[in-house]
Amino acid sequence: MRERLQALKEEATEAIETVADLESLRELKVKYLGKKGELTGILRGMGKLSPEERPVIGSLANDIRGQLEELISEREASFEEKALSEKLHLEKIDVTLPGITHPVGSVHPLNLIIEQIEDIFVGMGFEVAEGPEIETDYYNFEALNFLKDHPARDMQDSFYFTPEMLLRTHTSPVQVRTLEAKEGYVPVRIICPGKVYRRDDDDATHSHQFTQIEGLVVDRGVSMSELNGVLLSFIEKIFGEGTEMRLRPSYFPFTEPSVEVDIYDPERGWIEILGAGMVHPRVLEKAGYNPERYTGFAFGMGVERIAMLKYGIEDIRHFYNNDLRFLRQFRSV
Ligand code: 2U9
Repeated sequence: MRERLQALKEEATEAIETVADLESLRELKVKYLGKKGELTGILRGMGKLSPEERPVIGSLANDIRGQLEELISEREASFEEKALSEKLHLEKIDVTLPGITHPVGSVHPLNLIIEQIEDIFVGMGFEVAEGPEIETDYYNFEALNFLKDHPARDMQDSFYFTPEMLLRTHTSPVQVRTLEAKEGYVPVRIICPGKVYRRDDDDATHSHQFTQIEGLVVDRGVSMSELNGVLLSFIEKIFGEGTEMRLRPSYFPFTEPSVEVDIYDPERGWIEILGAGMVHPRVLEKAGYNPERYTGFAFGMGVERIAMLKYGIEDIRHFYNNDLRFLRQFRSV
């Protein structure tokens, strides 16, 4: 038995010293020292030994177990150390390498101008209101005093889902919804920016989807001269101090009287930039405001048109093509 133990020790020592990796080392540990391992196997035969021999062999077996365990731990430690140093080497970070740069985008010119316009009106006491882009015939037309046979209601001019539902053709429905929500209370001073949709063929000055900002003021004693003052302040802030403005009579179903507003450009003469008017009494009444007691004014503008005039952009499609050469020019505006 002593010889078998010695032979086992030599064989195991040789195997442990020459093993190639941590996994094989763990297999050797099981093979020699495990519960069903070879050392345990030999010790099972101890019952056949004489009582004098038993403690001697037992102690030898324990020594061998201790030595093999120690050898295995040493090898384990050396494999682990090697693995760690390899990992550290592989994961070494070269702090002198250039970093990965994430390109920074810029605010879209339309959003830039929307923000500028919002700031100007917020400065005059307006709040910003938003609403749905899919609207009912009632909010888009009926509440705004468009007669049933008005050409704007034509299927050819708007994007209808059903005879009752369509993509809004202006942001006016947001104003109607705001008036309804305020249940007859004043003052109302809002501007409504947002996307609108019309069945136009796209060209340099038309787009089937564009951006509007409309404004609405309702209170006691609101007058055309207040509309004049608000619009002139706005125009001077967007196009520069001293910009001249003129009002021309016009017609909209939702305002009476209605005007078209021009600014004077030294090179091109008078240019139309927005429409406005005193809110039609029928529109106020339908939204729950007594037109005998309250008056209001409203205005509406195409944001693309304002941006095109301000920055000399000649084709509306530039706003939607996502050409970086165009977009990058507005980084520092
Ligand atoms: C309510 C009452 C009145 C909104 C108004 C205009 C005049 C106007 C056009 C300008 C160019 C639209 O983008 S455009 O095609 N808009 O001229 N819009 S007054 O009047 C309202 C809105 C809501 C309740």
